[in-house]
Amino acid sequence: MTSVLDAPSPADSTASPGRAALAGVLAAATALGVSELLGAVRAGDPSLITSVGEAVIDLAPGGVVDAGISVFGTNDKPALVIGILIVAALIGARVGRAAERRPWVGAAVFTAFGLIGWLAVVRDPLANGTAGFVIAALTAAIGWFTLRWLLDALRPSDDGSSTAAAPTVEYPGGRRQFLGRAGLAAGTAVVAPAIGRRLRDRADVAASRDAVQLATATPTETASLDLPVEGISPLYTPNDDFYRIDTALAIPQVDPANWSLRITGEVEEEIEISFDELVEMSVVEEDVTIACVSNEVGGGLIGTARWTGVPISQLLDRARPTANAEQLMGISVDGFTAGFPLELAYDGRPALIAVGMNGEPLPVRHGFPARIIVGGIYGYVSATKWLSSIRLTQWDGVDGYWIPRGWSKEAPIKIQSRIDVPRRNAAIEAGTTAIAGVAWAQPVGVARVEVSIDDGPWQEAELGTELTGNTWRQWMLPWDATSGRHRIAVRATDLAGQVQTDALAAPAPNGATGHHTVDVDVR
Ligand SMILES: Nc1nc2c(c(=O)[nH]1)N[C@H]1C(S)=C(S)[C@@H](COP(=O)(O)O)O[C@H]1N2
Ligand SMILES: [Mo]
Repeated sequence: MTSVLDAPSPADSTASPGRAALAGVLAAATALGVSELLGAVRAGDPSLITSVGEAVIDLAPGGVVDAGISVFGTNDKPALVIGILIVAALIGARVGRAAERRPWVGAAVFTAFGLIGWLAVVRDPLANGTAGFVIAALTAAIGWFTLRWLLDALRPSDDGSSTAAAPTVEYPGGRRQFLGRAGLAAGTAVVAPAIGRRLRDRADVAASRDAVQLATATPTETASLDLPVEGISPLYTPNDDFYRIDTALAIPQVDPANWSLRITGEVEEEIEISFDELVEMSVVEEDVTIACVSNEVGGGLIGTARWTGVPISQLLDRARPTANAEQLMGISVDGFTAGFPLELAYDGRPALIAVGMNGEPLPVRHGFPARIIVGGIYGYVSATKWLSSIRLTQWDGVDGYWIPRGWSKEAPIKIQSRIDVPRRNAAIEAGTTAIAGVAWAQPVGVARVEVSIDDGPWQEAELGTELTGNTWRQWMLPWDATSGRHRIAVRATDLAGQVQTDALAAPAPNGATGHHTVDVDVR
């Protein structure tokens, strides 16, 4: 099957197909680069690349997104943007060659580019559709004009001397003119988005965040174990080291001055709370370990912080849920949703609207100005960042973002334990050394951690003092390491007597299970 793009072009024999392809790549790059600049001129206007990326994330089957996360880890977002740019460049190369002979192909493909960008903006809840239309139309036009302008320089001059004779045509001035134009296009493709980035940084909310005054202080790192162990996870994860998982390609920049939290749906009275009011009410501090359902056994998508905020129940007392209210759905400014059973807001576990994290206002990447934090359930069913509203609904038929993408609707965090030291494949000296790590069993808490070496008997580890049942607990076992290769395994038991299973399960659909094991070489 041949398409318009595949059909042999007579032009291929008269000009360099390589240069025509380059013209196409540069036209696409210039268009995308200028679109990044156009989107940044007015604060709040969309970036077509970001909107297309978010559309890809939203429309891709859940399994594809999960695969992306497992291959690229927390670099999944740069990988997606690079992927989009590569696809655009490949299409550009084909179009450059095809359009040399059939200019309408260039017009058609750039119009399609613009259309895709515009449609992506329209379905992006954070983006302004009208601005998106103007930007997409200009982007398409710039791409097409750039392509024509570059291809023009490849056209043989009409002095007749260079047409039929030579197989590789060198036309006077043509080559230099093409290179000049190509250089200009490439420069624009690099400089325009760089300026756009500078302009966007103006809209950054870091300054508003710095101005927030919380009534609480940074938690002091308490020594929970009798003997400190180098390399063990600290009890409180520093904000800068805290894992980040979300669907946002561009971190939402929410100005608290224009923000309010609304509580809607199955309530007697819809309420709306300003940020200042929320901060004033935020006097509760809760230590909570939050975890991502995508965390593999032994993985790092988990962290502990002291969260400052308002108990959700306190706000619900004002809004008064109706008898039909069964689910609490957090809705973010970027359209993400996460729902959990309403009774969890009342059963005594921490369930907060958080504005502070480890004594600071929420970092922008962790949900500034406000997010939900609930003990004992995975983040995808609870921890809505950049919270915009809370909606009370029935349970059946109303699902949060990840549920139709193949993840369980109810998702309690599973009992787990992790070996932090020694690290995998570490080479250690024979003699006494520490095996240590963290274990969690929210909301009840960890009762026991045991370690097995080379499939030997389970030996009970020393436990660190517990912050709360909703946080992880440090553990440590002194080990007299003998030379050779050894396998260390760990398991936890919770305060209700449940022992962590050794059955291996993948993260989907509701959390990984199995024992974390680490192999080491002792010299
Ligand atoms: N707005 C928004 N909130 C979100 C998500 C998201 O994609 N968008 N992801 C959730 C998931 S899956 C997890 S695990 C936690 C992670 O919170 P963190 O990035 O602060 O660690 O945020 C939750 N809140
Ligand atoms: Mo997650």
